[in-house]
Amino acid sequence: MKYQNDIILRAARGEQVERVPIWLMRQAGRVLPEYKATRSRAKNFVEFVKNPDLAAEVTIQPVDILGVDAAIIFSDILVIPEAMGLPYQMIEAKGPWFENTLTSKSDIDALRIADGNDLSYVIKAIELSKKGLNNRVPLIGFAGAPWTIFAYMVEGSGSKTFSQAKKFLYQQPQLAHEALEKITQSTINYLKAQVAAGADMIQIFDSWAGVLGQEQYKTFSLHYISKICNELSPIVPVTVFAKDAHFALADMAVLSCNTIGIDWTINPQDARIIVGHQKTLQGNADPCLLYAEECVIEQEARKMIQAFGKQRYIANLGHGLYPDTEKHKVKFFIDCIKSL
Ligand code: 1CP
Repeated sequence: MKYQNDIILRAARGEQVERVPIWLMRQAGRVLPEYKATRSRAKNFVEFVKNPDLAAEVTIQPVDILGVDAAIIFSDILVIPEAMGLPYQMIEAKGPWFENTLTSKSDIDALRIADGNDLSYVIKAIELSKKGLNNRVPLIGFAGAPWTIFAYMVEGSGSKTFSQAKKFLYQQPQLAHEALEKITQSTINYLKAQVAAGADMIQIFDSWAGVLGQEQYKTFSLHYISKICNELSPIVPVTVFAKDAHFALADMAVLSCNTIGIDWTINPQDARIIVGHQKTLQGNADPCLLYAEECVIEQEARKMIQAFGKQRYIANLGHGLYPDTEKHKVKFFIDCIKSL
């Protein structure tokens, strides 16, 4: 066996596991004092992400400190817009901000199709993380889904509704498809470079799936996610996590991916019926559960495992950890899952 612990890869491939594997979205960051200490050594978030030594350090921290079954490379989904020609800043307590956004055909024509060379700092961070992990657990690579990336590139910042991005879909659908195609090609190049550098599995984050209706979601998001799955799943296990996309589960069930991530609004048994038995499910605890007393956390962890079952399942939250979660509660939740 290549890894001391490869339970997450076995669960993703649908092989037998002796216990449920667990990792947490946003485990690399936010809740660990150790993360904050490393972060303070960089000038700002973008510089932090671009520093492979620091990025590798915080990638490994949750494996050492929390005991998760996989590391996820510390980076951000917004490195793709930057590599394509739209740089971003991360404004403290506010979130991402783009000086230039996509509005017209000339903006989209000017976008470059990125590849691994444009993101050599992430590739380097993956190589360093693999060295530091020393085959203890697998490393997860990731990228945003094309729709979510497009949404930030049009909107220029976070948004509750992403109404500017949706306006673009209604007013200039052909142009939106041209942009989505360029983002998709860049993402495929980028993810293949992550795998070549050592990423053992890949997750696609469609954080803003839930602002689209079912038909638009198929046309403007799943169509492109499917292209990424077709290129990547022959080489590594692929997970698709689409936040608030319960309406799309049946369509996601036919993607060529191994795992589907679900949020806490979806009932595990319903998800299993819709998705069938050919895929692994991942999720879906409410991140707010980790504010509860330990006895409640334990009870809910138990219920979650009973509902999903032990096989073809990877325990996780239904979205990223919130920054004010206490580290000992996070550790307690992970230990509960591992002991059940
Ligand atoms: O101060 C800080 O440390 C900033 C917080 C932070 C962190 C820790 C941001 C800003 N990004 C990250 C790292 C990050 N981002 C990871 C690291 C690996 C991990 O531990 O999971 C990952 C996977 C992401 C992915 C990401 N970035 C997503 C998809 C997942 C999700 O949460 O839905 C999204 C939407 C982003 C954009 C982003 N980056 C950061 C913020 C605050 C946001 C969201 C902005 C918004 O509300 O629109």
